[in-house]
Amino acid sequence: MFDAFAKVVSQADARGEYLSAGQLDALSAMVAEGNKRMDTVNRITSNSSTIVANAARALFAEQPQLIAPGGNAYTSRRMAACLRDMEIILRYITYATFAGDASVLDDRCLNGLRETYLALGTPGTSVAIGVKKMKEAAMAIVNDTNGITRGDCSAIASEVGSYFDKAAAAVA
Ligand code: PEB
Repeated sequence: MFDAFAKVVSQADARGEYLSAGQLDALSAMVAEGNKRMDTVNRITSNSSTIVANAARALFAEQPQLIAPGGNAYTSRRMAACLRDMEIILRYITYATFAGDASVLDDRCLNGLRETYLALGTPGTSVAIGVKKMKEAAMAIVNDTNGITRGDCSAIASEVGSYFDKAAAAVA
């Protein structure tokens, strides 16, 4: 598991090189923009229950067969497992956002997840749609300019978006 700093150090060390000016500039920009990252993590974290619940509701409205008898989210046990899975994925996305690196998401959440869903008979494509719905909700919250100092949040927004895309692609 890496954060953006450890990742750069590890890559430089693998080549036996000093950190390059480009790497130092990128990390220095990351520090300078750090408040945007913390605010983003904080906003997603404090709205996580709403993000998960609304995304699940939208998923089931679109794919009602999931909650019909015999469906993959039918019975309270499976419904609970489904909401929990979405929560886990969102939680790892907040970790990746905080670390500025996807490796924690990859290693601890997405690695083998497609195979797990295959083995369980859970439709990964439906999970991917749930993740996309969480992305829409999270991006709206991240990009909400109400009550904050206005600034350019496009870089952090697209980074967060890329973690959702990565999670969706890993299970679809
Ligand atoms: C992954 N999910 C399930 C299981 C595991 C995961 C390991 C089997 C064990 C269990 O039931 O608890 N666990 C989860 C995860 C990590 C982890 C992401 C990462 C670290 O450790 N059902 C649907 C939807 C979807 C869904 C499409 C969006 O209809 C999910 C939610 N996951 C779902 C369901 C089960 C499950 C298990 C329903 C239970 C399957 C079953 O027992 O039939």
